[in-house]
Amino acid sequence: MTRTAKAVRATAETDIGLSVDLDGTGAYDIETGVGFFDHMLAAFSRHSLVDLTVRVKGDTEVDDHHTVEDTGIVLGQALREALGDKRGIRRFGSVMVPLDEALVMAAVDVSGRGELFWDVPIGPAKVGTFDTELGREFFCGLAREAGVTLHLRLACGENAHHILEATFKAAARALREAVEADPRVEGVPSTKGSL
Ligand SMILES: [Mn+2]
Repeated sequence: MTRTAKAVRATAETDIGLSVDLDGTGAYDIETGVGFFDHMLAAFSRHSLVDLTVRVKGDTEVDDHHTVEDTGIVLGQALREALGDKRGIRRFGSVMVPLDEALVMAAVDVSGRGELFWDVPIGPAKVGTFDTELGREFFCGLAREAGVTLHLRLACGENAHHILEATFKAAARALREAVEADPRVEGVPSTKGSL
């Protein structure tokens, strides 16, 4: 059984094509038109081991908001489709990821109830030309559309580049664990019988 999916979405603001392979090696090919966001998605792929191809034509002449938010939405849709009926997965994943002075906690439950719980106080600042508050927008769309409960929490940190990068890495590493096959699990890991 392959756990792959492709998703496309076109609006007046963005045109997105994306593919994922949950059982990949962290190979990526990413062009969103937003340099720092490409850097974050590359880290996400590498540390989730989800192979990721992303092409985005967004209205970056406005700003990066629609490009980042909509990519989160489409990535979430692809992850949900690739997860299928969620048989045999670990379901939960959690991790603490340091990047120099920054330390971020992430916890994932592939619950079927998509919601982000974000406590990464980073404020409206910029990394290069990237608005740091777009981190939350990305993960909000991703969690909602993927149907995963996602907690992201900053324990400490100063540098905005470090904080955001540690957040993407932590989310990736927790997601990797949660969607991985657990050979001891038979069927869907829920007493309800479905997720
Ligand atoms: Mn970096």
